[in-house]
Amino acid sequence: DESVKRQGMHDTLKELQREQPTGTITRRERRYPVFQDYNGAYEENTNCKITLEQFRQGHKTGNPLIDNYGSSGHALTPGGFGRGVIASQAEQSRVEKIMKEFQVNILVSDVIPLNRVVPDSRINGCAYLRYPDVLPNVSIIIPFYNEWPSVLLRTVYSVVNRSPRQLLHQIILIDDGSSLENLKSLEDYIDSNFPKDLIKLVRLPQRTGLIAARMKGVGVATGEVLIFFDSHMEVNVDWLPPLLFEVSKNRSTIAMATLDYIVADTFVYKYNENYLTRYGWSWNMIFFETFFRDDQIGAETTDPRPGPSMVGAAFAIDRQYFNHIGGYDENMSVWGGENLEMSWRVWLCGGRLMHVPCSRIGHIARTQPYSFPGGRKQVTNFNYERAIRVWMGNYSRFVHSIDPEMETLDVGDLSHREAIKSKLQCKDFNWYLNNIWPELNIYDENVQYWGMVMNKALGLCLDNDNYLFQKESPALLKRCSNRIDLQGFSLTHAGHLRTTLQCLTPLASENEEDLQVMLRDCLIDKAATWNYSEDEHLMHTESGLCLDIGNKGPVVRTCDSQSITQIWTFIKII
Ligand code: UD2
Ligand code: MN
Repeated sequence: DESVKRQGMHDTLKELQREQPTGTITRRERRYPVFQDYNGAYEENTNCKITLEQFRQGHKTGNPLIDNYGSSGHALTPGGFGRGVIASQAEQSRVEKIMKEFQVNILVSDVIPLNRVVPDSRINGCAYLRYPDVLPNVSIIIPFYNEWPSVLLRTVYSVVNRSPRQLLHQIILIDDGSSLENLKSLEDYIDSNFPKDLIKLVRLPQRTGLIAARMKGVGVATGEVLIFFDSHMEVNVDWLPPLLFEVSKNRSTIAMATLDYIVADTFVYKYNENYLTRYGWSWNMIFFETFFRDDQIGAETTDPRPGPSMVGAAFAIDRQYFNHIGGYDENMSVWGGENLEMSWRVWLCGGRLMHVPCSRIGHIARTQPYSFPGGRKQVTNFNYERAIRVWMGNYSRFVHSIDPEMETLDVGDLSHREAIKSKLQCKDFNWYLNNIWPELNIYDENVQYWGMVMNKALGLCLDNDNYLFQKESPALLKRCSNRIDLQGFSLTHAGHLRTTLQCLTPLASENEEDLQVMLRDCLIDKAATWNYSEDEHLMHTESGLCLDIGNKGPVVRTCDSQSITQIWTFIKII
């Protein structure tokens, strides 16, 4: 098994040598193969108290500023070309401890070169696009709190190595009051390893949270465009020009990179080759990935596409425009919510939010390894509520119905944020819901009926099983809970029976006679239509069958006006 793997590696190496640029293949057109996890132990350097001096000696392979694609030795280095490193059996218990403390395998990080190469994750077509040489330059702002040095520095190296020098104005590192001992010599490391003035390190005396820390970064930034990063990312091939180009075309655009995944315990660099996603959110303030609607995809798959909301990092925004639309709400604490607030604000105040398929950045997805003063839910609810009160208007009724505690939270003074809204004459939230995120159900607008849908025979209600995503899932029957996000359904004027994001649609199932009733995305899939009669039957108009109860849940069957199991009542929630 081991020798098969090694043989595989040798083959790959040969393959790579064959791929070296020649007169006919330009560098941009090279595509690195995707590697399997590298199953080597990392005996070489497992001291978790590794110092920056040790880094310098052990990990500086080649000159990162000259060698854009890493030195040729990388194919055999741990983690080279985005491969992962898997701990040996002997190391397992140590790794578990480390993961508990850091949520990231710093042992693995420490043996992977700081300037490793990652596979080109871009979709077909990106490699052939050319961007103007003259683009606005950028300040990259990276707040960090107790980030492990090799993780932080790999972020920095990847940016330096893979960004055109004339576009990279500066990298601003904001230490948000870290206590980690081995971050103390970061200044020295930066001084002796990077060009003077390229990297600015600001140390905050106390932890202020990532939102305030970013704003400190903005305060010292002098580039034309700002890009915010997390401190554990690795950029992909040619990631920067596509973002800057999108901003340069329209200065009120937020240009979002497409995120890849660096797995926290092996550092394998993973990505979706076959599809792109955007980000949605629902009334219970859950944020998720979802697919694009057909009408949002441009003529080319590589074309930027609009999105209803953003993740918090890896986006570019014109610095003047950032300030013009009110920066961030600095009173938000620690983590969370600033991404939604900015998404709403930019759309409502005349800007736009675009996904840029050809700019890709890997991010280590991990649980937050740090504390949230007062608790995570308190912190995020506070932040959300500040955004909700300023932007959502009456639509906050849905959020507050789901989490009543939010409504009475003391979120402090909002006058500064309100002032932005009136100064920029921003639109009402209704516009955002109807035009930018129509997937999200407005339960009580333009509908015939809405509420919980209770079955008369069982006294149970239709339930979406907290199901938010695209692929089909069966509708369920559960104890009525008054939870809008789980059991709110609207019968629209178009006849769709909608829950938060899906529509009820009967589908033939393989081994059952009944047509099972599924939930499917309303705007991406074709939604079924229903007719609600005076005798409280819900008839599927296409088949003429009525909503009923089957063995496993709701089904449709031949309508029977006598059948009590076919009687459904809309019950008011709010
Ligand atoms: C996601 C976003 C992040 C931010 C957050 C919500 C991505 C890839 N990540 O977070 O950018 O929008 O959602 O707020 O889109 N940090 C500090 N001080 C703190 C806490 C964190 O400086 O008190 C730093 C931290 O070291 C990291 C960055 O802020 O570099 C983001 O934190 P995270 O990585 O824990 O958050 P993540 O990825 O869950
Ligand atoms: Mn992060």
